[in-house]
Amino acid sequence: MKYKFSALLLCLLAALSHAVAQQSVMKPNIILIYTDDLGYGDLTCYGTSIVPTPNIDQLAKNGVRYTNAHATSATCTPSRFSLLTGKYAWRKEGTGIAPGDASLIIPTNTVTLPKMLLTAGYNTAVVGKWHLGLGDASGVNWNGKITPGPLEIGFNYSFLIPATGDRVPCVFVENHEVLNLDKNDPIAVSYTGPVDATAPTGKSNPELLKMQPSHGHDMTIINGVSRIGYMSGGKAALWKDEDFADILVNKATAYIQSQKNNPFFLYFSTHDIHVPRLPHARFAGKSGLGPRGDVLLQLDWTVGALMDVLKKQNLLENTLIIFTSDNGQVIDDGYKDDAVEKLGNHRPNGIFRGGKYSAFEAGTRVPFIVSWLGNIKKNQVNDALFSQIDLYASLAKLVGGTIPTGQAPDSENYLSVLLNKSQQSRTHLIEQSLNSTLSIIVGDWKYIEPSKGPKVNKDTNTELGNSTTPQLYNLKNDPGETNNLASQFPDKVEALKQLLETVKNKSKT
Ligand code: NG6
Ligand code: CA
Repeated sequence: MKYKFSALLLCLLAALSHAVAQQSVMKPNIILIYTDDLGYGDLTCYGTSIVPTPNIDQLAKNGVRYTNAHATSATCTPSRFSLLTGKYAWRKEGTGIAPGDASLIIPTNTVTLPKMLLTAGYNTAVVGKWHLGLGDASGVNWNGKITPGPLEIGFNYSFLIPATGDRVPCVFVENHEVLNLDKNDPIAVSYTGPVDATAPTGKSNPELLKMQPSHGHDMTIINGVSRIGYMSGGKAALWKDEDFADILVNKATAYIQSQKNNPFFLYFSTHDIHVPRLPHARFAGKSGLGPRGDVLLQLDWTVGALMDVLKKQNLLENTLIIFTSDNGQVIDDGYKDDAVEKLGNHRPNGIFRGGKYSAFEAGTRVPFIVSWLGNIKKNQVNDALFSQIDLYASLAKLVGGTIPTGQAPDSENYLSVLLNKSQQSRTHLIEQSLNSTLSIIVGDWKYIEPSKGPKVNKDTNTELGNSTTPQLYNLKNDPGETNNLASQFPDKVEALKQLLETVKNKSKT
């Protein structure tokens, strides 16, 4: 009798714990708003912006603002690679800033973040900047079926700016095809030399330009702006940069409407505030800071427009929204757009040193905001050390997704931080600069490995944080990384160096 009773009790307990486990798996819609080159101090809710960003601030008011969250890299392609694969980009060759004709850098057998979500019952889409390459090693056929691409690595729908706004080809790619392509006017693209020797370039005909390049960006002219790379043809398909924000919002809106009855994941990757900064007429001249400030206003409008769509569809309480940036800020990134001259008191770095490309904090420490009405408390600030690489494992935990052995090797589950149930910092976090100098943060300490890379990016006027000797900073006492303590704390340097080596070698085991 006693045995029977205990067995019954055990069964009840098992059933109960199963029910609890089931309950803790939730499948909200997930929208990841991934902005481009947005600095830590570019938003008013982060304290040092003089450009009003009310819609993004509202998102922060509705949820959590993180003060110590990082992209994995100080440039775009590696940050995006890590985000979607859960693997540090520096583990894989060929993941630096991708040219516009790069082939897909994520192998199609990778169980990516969207593929994991697909398997967990989500519909998945990417709308916006891609910059992870398209096509296979034989090259991409812009005039035919463009594959492999997002659809082959886990997205059900894709609408892309294929690389960046400043790289050819200047056309949108929807699923497997260039949008609005006239087959009688085929596209040719080259990154080695002109494809049409008679066509004017930014270099040969600067008088044709509405915005002059400051460095690079002097090749094929599209929409009055010279770009990186050469292209001809595809006239009917060419984009107008000023329409980017509207077009991306429209595509995202259509996608959200089509998926409102089942869980969806939307990777919404804005062009703003990358160069060339060409705001829509609604925003041009409105910030007083020149085009960089104007596209910041446009970015804020974009977020407001997406929120309106969610509200109209009654989805706000069933949607987890994550807002962040692929790398830190840059002022002059290749065009004379008055960003330097009109910066005034705007402090896009906040209190941090460096910027996009840099091993210093402003390279990867970026705005990070999470909101999920009804599920996450409003008006919170979370100071945990958090990496975007952990979105993969954390979201898998949230939705009950499975990560096959060997996949997402660097991603760890910090769902409790993502939902602001804890302030538990990552045990260590790796940052990657433009020239792949790696840094490691543990607690308050940051070690930057020695590097022969240049000290300053002369084009963008960014301190790159490179030094041939080790650097050690205490980020708590010296967030601006002004005081290198390496010679005072050799043991600390050694410990962090060793840990960095261990993490680097992890893939070899
Ligand atoms: C650099 C470009 C810069 C920008 C960057 C990529 C030059 C001189 N500079 O090489 O303008 O396009 O690549 O930016 O060409 S990112 O945000 O996509 O990483
Ligand atoms: Ca970027």
